Amino acid sequence: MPIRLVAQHRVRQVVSLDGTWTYRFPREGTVLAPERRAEGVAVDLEVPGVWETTVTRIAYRGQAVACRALDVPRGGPALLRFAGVSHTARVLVDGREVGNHHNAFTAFDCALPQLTAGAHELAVWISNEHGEISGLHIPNDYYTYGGINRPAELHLLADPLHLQRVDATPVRAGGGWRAQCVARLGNLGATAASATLVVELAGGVHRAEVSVPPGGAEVAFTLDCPGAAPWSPASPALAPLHARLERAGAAFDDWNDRIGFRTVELRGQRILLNGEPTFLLGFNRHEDHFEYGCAIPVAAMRKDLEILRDLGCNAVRTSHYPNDERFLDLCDELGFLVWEENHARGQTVEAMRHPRFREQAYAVTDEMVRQHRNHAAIVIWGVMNECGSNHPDGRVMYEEQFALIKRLDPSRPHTFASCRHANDICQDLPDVIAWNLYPRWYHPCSPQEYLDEILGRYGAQIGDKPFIMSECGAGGIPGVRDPVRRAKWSEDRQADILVELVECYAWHPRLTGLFLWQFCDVRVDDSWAMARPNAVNDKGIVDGWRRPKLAYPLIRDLFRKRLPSR
Ligand code: ADA
Repeated sequence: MPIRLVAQHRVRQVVSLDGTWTYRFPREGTVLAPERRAEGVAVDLEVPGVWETTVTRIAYRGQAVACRALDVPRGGPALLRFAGVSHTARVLVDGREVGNHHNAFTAFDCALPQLTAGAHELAVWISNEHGEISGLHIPNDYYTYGGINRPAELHLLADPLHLQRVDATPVRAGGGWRAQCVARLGNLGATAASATLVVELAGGVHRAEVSVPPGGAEVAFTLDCPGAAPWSPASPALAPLHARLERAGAAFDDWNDRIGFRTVELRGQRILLNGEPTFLLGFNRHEDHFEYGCAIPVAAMRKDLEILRDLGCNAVRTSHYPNDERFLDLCDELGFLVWEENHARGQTVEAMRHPRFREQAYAVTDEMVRQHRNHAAIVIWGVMNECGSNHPDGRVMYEEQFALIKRLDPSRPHTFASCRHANDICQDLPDVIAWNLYPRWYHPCSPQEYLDEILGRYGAQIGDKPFIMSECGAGGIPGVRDPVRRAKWSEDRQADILVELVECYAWHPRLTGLFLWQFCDVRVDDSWAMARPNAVNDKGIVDGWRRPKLAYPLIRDLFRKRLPSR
């Protein structure tokens, strides 16, 4: 299965590394150095996949080494590309380390300037451990799985000079469209290399000679796009972007993507899509499934989006980390509006002082924006859900990540979901205000009273910015019923609370978006098991197998009333 649903390469030779790998686990304990992998217990497992789907490693937290043969049909420069390894990886070819990465939810490449033809061994040392290794993957209200959770590929390059990607930001120009583009070129050689760069998009063509020093270079240009049609949830038109490198008129490398022409702007309290005020209505979704863990196959992703569409949603929040790019491809195709978020959930300032948190959370934001910025569906970047925005040390980290986002992508607004209200000292930083509130569930008052009280007390802090209810919800254990609709965790009580929340917040004049918590039930970390019935956060409108709960048709009716055109 390719890493993307877009055919990214027609000229470059790409070999999928998906399929059966042999994982080696320590015979005892949780430690296995890559050089001692042969001593480990062998378990075959599919890539993409996580070891918690096996019978023997259903709750294993530790190290493993995933191995497979690498048959290289022709020698030369190459890249190994991993769309996600959960959560820390060291990649070895024939026992030599060629790259490493932290964090399950962003992609990374390992450059191989001189890969010889023939048989090699590929080994990936993987850890899903908690503790010093990760400031982001901590015991949490969702589960950190272990394994190569997203697809992997071997790219055989024809030349050390190659295309890394082309970013295209749509801009309105008079009655038509332009794209501000940046081509990113890599050079794995020891000397400068030159070629002709050709980029085609929606009737616009850019052709230029490029000379690229060892390492790489960026080339910025603007394209007029006379053939561009606007992208919107009602009509999600995507234009192919073709980029290639040529010498003597023959292409030796390429990179392809799809661009949706649309604008996102803020005016006063509203978010404008293509100049029109838009209400974002949808769910928070964890990338989690009782059958697959976080390694969800495309068919199941598509089903999730079908369910969200059936529920009348136009939006989804990728709580609390960047999503599989194939999910984002589907959102582009199906016209969903996405709040994509970096990886961090609920870390107080003490947790943010973990020696690696700052650098790791910054890196996820950096990788998320760089890797996903061509997706038309993404309309807001979010960072660090419910972290230490009540403390000056936390504020420094919000400031630096927001500055990074503006530097990498000034075309989209940014936000973070706060639960600090009275004590929040960061509400002046994001473009869009977002609060997580749980009236009826964690706070014994009505949705209206709770929001009015908070707005009355702290409304001045948020000024006139757009304001989204980023989370609210209630738990419901599948099958638990209560004829008098009182019992906490009954499906009946959940349905009543959700209806009350939506009736208030989906029509509240101060709000410009509502994301219910949450789309599906998710497995939680063992340390949360005593706080969550069945060790599951059960606030889903569907369970972990996607079976609808009692609230489903009621919320569908309300959502469809709120957004009849969806
Ligand atoms: C928070 C948090 C979510 C989830 C939720 C809940 O708002 O952002 O990740 O834990 O609470 O279910 O309590």
